[in-house]
Amino acid sequence: MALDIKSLVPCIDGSTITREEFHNTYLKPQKPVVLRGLWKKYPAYEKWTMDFFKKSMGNIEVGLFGNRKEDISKTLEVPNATMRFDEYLNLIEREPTDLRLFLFPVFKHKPELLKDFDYPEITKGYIKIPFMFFGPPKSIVRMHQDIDMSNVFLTQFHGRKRVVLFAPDQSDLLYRLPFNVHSIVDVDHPDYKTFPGLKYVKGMTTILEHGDTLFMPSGYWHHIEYLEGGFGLSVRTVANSLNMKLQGAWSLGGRRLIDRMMRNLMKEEKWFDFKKKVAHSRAEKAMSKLNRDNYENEFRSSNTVTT
Ligand SMILES: O=C(O)CCC(=O)C(=O)O
Repeated sequence: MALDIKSLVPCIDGSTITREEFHNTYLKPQKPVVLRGLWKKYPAYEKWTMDFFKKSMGNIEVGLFGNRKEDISKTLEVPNATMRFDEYLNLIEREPTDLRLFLFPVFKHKPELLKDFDYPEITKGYIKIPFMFFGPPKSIVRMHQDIDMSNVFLTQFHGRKRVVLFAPDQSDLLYRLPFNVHSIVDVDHPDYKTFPGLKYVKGMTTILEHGDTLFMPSGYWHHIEYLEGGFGLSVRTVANSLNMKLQGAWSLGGRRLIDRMMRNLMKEEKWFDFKKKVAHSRAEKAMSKLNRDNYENEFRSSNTVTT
């Protein structure tokens, strides 16, 4: 049985949406949306190609991350490999590999790129943090929430990407690891026996193409598959709700620190086992609550019919 991720993320014309419309319809209610053509008016839209990056900054050394099984409980901090940027771009054009260039601070290396665009009107007034992401065909970004719980505007420049989203209120049913922003489930191969909570989750899917910007509200879970080798830019703006701001600060500071400390204090495997146990116990509680709520609703509606 496949996961319930068939519903599509709504997709609208991003070139005409006003700031007010975006704010009222998507930002304030925290609803994901694909804004098609939001970046079309900027030079970057046509200029930023694989060849452009190879020629303009191919000689820099970049740190790459793979999907090693043993890393599942860690946030990505230390790269698994390094390579010249142009060699890496040739590699991801040529063949699948699991090496991704993650949270790449491209403007630190080449500040002139900032002249190739202006931040879209809908993000004006917020502090913006831009990063680029490059990945090879078939590579997977395992399911996670962003550690700072920011609102994310993810624009695709080259290649297509499939993105699966889940709202933050489904964290427990997605077996979120405590002291971490990762889930231990595999969205594409759901194991309902080990993770029965997956029977209750409801996600959304979209495929991003050149010029599509996906708005991912704070705390949204995302699982990404690169359908082709390609790259995108994410612009992050601070969460609007106080709750998400606090969660972001706690994740960046306390939660990460405790996780690192415990990994050093305990045997790494033991700490990971403990975290998995907590994730399973939270999922059990979330399922019991849903079953109780469903039972009460059914009871109430059958009573309404008979009285
Ligand atoms: O596009 C990617 O490779 C990852 C994007 C992502 O996870 C993010 O923007 O938070």
